[in-house]
Amino acid sequence: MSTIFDKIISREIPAEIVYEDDLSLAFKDINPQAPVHLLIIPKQHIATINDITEDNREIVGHLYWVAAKIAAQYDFAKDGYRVVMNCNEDGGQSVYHIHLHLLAGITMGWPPF
Ligand code: IU
Repeated sequence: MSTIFDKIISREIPAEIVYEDDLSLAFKDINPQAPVHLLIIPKQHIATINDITEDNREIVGHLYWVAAKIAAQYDFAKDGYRVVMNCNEDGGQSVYHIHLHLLAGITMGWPPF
């Protein structure tokens, strides 16, 4: 099932893209919850964490690798940052195409609810 993120990947909808490679795309969240709020998504459609399989599981590691790669390039992450992936309604997921939130630029609390 297609989502708005597929339209961002295909450039049908604009986004502030900060990183792209063959497997993934990273762009600024339109409704930032921290001074820096990026989304890192696979180009392959995977709806939720529950749809990660033996065949596509490597993409998730790739997304974390991209998060670290982006963080290493920017001053905003020097004191730390948070990477989170929400799953389904109770997990706070609203777009059903897996994505890592990369949040930075503020001291965060825990728990996150
Ligand atoms: P969630 O984990 O599925 O709730 O996160 C979806 C995020 O996608 C949320 O932070 C939105 O602000 C963000 N987003 C976006 O950046 N651009 C869009 O066109 C839409 C949602 I729709």
